Amino acid sequence: GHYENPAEEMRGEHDVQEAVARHHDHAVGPNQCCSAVVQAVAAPVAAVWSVVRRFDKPQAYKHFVKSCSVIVGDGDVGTLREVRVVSGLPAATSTERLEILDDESHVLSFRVVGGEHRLANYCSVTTLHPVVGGSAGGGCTLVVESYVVDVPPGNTTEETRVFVDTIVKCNLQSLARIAEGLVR
Ligand code: A9S
Repeated sequence: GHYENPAEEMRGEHDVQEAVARHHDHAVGPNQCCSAVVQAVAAPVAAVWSVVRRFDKPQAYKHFVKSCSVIVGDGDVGTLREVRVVSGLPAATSTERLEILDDESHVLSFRVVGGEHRLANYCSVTTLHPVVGGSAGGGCTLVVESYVVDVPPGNTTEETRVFVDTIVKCNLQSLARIAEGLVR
């Protein structure tokens, strides 16, 4: 972003660093892989959060999701959803549990607990951070999404990271387009 005042820039970046250290510090096992993707969005945190927080509606921005049904819960922590995946991926369904939903700090985390796919024990954390002095009217947002996942049998850590990073980047680019559309 652009800052009038270097002290403000340092404070803004420090806040993001702190939040990232706090929320994106996954325990990574020996046969697991972890990574993080960052996406800038030209919309305020509230607009981005309104899309991200809907654990019952991932298809609003995740193009690989064909449909989603809530199995148990009302959208709070512990809610289970079953996601059906579009064809063309090495996956059919994924069962996912909401682990963190923090409307104050803008943190969402979910864990994959089952399904027909190769990403066992996938767990991700998504956090939103206001960009101080962002140029879009009403503010800009930095989205940070990190994950940890088992490396599937027959794949390398690097292959797994490239595969998952690609999906997460697609999701966050789509999220940006949708949130930006909400405030235009
Ligand atoms: O849904 C997410 O936020 C992120 C990922 C990486 C989802 C991956 C996925 O749902 C597929 C897109 C179907 C790909 C799972 C759990 C397994 C896949 O193989």
